[in-house]
Amino acid sequence: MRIQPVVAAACRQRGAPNEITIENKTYATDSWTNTPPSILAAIPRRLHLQPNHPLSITRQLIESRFPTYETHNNLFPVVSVAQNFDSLGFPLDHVGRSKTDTYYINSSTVLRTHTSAHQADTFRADTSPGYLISADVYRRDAIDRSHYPVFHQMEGARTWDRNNLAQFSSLEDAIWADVHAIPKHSTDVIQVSDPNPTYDADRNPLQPGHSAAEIEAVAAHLKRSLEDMVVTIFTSARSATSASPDQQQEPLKVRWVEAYFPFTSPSWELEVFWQNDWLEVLGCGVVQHSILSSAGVPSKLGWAFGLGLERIAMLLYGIPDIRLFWSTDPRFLSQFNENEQIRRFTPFSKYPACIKDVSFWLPKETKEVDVKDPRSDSDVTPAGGLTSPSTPASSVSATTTSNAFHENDVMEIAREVCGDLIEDVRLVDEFTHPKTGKRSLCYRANYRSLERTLTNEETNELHERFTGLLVERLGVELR
Ligand code: FA5
Ligand code: MG
Repeated sequence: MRIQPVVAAACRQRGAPNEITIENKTYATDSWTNTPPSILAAIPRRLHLQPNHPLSITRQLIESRFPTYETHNNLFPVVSVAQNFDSLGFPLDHVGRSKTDTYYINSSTVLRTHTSAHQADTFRADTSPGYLISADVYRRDAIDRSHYPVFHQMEGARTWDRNNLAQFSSLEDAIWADVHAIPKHSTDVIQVSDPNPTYDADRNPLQPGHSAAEIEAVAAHLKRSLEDMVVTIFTSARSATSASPDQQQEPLKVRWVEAYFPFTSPSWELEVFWQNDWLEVLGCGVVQHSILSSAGVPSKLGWAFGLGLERIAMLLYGIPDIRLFWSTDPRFLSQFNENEQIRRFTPFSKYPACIKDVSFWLPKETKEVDVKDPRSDSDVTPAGGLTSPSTPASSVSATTTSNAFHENDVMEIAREVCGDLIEDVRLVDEFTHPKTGKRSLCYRANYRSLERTLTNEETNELHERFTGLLVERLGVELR
């Protein structure tokens, strides 16, 4: 669903502090600062490193398939705009750079929106031909069971050096030798659909300076490495799921689809068929040569990928709600043990939901901008995702209009007021008055705790504070 352009409203927060301190580092704030204390509070958690946490176990399971790769699991989440965007070739008008999508500490500093923010520095340090980076990433986004403003990614990359081919006479021969060393899986285990050519001059081009033979070899190494990783994960997931582990299982189905990222070409996404649907697990591609040459390693060529650890852990364990990863409830944490076989998560209880709607008129006089689809990652994604190189004009205005109404501002206020006591916020109705032209939106908030039953008074109070702040910050008029 993509809703019509809506009218803009002012949304500046008042009373912001002059500086923000994050783990002993202090940053001056400015008109770009939009990171609330609730998000800053997540920084010290480092769930991907917490012993026996499902995200940490998932990370280690993936790392085990890349034994020679150097791991970097402690990189600080505050990065420069240059690291997060410029170094990766994001155009200046890319929607990912906007305040509605990204948490700014100040105009030149952000909470990383993806682990790719560390690509250029890691290539520059040049300490290993392969590396894996796991880290917390931050995005202003929808509220539902698979979206949380903080999640975790793993970045992987592998490069080869034209000036260091060992006994091989060409780069592609050197790469193919590495491809042959990757474990092979029979079609009884995994069925791979990869209908498109490796590159396409219009849709998914080769970079200048890369030969077809080289890129065939790099793409094969990338795809076989990731297929091997996915086999490991999903074989564990299925042995955790199935009642009888010996029963005959269908082969795992995966498919490669063409994609676009500013920092790779050609690019792909890997989707896995899971519980009757295709699920996007990762994005990847051949690293843009400009990144390697700016990083001082112009003789290198290689691939990179970025995957969502929550998404994989939810499949692996059957975890139904992304908020659970943040739970400190022993009924959650005690179910995971890194020294034991993966077992399916048993929900400890489902507490009742309390659903409340809020309808409001948008202020009339302001300018029209686009509202992001709250349900899908596939249209515009802050880290580059599937956004096409030609950004639509409406999104450009969203990135440059400081007082635009954006759905992510509604989500942010809901998070600020409710923390983890809100499960889902979705647009359920929109309406334009035929005479006045005023636009009305209706959002449905689903209040539910993962740990206890909320009282009526509690949800009423949360909903009142939520709607009150919508009026105060966004200038809307309740209906
Ligand atoms: C990126 O973040 C790119 N940096 C990935 C990449 C790296 C491409 C290196 C090429 C080379 P994207 O925004 O699609 O792309 O996110 C990558 C993965 O993170 C997704 O496939 C998904 O598994 C996960 N992900 C993205 N958004 C969310 C979200 N809101 N919640 C949970 N997982 C998410
Ligand atoms: Mg994506």
